Amino acid sequence: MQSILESLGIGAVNPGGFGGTWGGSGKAQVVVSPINGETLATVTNVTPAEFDAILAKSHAAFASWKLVPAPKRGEVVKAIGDELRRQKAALAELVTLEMGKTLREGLGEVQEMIDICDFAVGLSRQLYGLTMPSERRQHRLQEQWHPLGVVGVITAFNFPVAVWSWNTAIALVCGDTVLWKPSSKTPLTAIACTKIAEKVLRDFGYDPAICSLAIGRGSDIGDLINTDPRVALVSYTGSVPGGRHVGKLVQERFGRHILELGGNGAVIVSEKGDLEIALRAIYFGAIGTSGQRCTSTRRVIVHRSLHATFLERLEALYARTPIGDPRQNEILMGPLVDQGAVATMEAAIATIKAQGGRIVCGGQRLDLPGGCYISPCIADVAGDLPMVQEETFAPVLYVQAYDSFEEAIALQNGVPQGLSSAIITNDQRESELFLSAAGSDCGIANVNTGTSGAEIGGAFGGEKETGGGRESGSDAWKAYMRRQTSAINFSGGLELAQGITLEL
Ligand code: UN1
Repeated sequence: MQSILESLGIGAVNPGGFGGTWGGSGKAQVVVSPINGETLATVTNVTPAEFDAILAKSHAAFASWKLVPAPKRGEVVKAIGDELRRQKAALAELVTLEMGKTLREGLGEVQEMIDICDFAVGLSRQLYGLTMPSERRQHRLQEQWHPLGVVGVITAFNFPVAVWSWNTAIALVCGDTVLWKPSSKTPLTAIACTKIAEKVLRDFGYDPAICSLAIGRGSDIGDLINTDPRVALVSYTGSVPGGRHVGKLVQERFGRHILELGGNGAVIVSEKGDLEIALRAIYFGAIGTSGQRCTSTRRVIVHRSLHATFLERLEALYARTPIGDPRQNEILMGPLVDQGAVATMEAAIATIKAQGGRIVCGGQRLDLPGGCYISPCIADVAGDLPMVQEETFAPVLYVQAYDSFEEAIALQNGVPQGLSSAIITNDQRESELFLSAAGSDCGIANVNTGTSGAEIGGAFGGEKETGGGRESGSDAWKAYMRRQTSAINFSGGLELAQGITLEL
């Protein structure tokens, strides 16, 4: 463990602020691993005054970074990707140590970082603007995309490095600087990533404050990001109440925001689908990352004719789930992030029972060091069970039966969140309906694969209480730039638009 921390530049005590230099004289926080309760390291938070200085550096760095040609900015992102390739194993292990996901998922998370760097390098030569015909003679209309400013990136514990990279790789090629406030539960991975970016920026001779860091509580450092007009865009990943708060503060000052909030992923299992695919996709979607992805599968809407068989088969899979130290290869489910998360899951199960749901299995604490292990739970429930409307960030899976396809779609859409959804069917009419305007209302709608594991090439985000933001691939980059529309007159005279005449 020590050698991994050292190889990533993590010491016994680590300052939690970076704006070209490292510092942080605020409250000290001891970081423990949910794997076994062992101490990993100490981090000192930044004070509000230190935050102000970091933001000033990030803002100043923008003035020169925005002038670097985009393909040259892409070279920096390429080098960050190369460094991530070199450090992949160590960084993945630190992710596992700090938040408890299995090592194979930690490796997948770092791969996602590498992939978005590759995507962004290509993008650095493709920040296309449009030209359009002008209604006026000898005029041209065009759009250009310009760098926006400082991007405040506020991330959650569950993808402690990938979400930063989705935002940072794109923001950097767009000519923005990044100021990152990670979850207080995962400060070490944030320090490790910032050190990687720092090294690359220094090697190129650029201002390292282009990738800044401010570790502290959401209620102080987060709100300083939300309220400061020097932060042009706030990209927030977190809970629905958190996003409601961020959205209000940022909107109040007419800043921009990308909100990526709660999910309540459902899989519809049609009687015309492949049950083996359904079981594998749902099992991984529900227990992967111990049910702590925003794309986790939380609901199964299964055709009544398959309901009993499906439940029996899934329960058998759950019963033999290898739970334990997530660094071991045979383990499929590690701990939850902390003891509070275990208590939340237990409280949810009690509420499900009180509301009339039947607990099929799970919810038992495991007597392992650290106290963060609990068996994954399946609850067989009626369509209108109130708890189904809520996202419990833990491995609790609701199974509901449906009779008609329309009813399945109505159940799928009948929750406040709108991130991820899937259907398992071999009936083309059903899958096309599911993907049509009459189908899933989510930002992600998959066919014959699960709700999680979105690829970086697509835009990532969702509707309704998920917040509406999009990050990562496709044309999500447009949110990180400002659009400028120009009319250019080469006629030698002045013709007004909309046919207005001017006699002088
Ligand atoms: C998240 O849970 O916040 O689609 C992100 C997935 C991952 C990202 C999840 N690629 O499951």
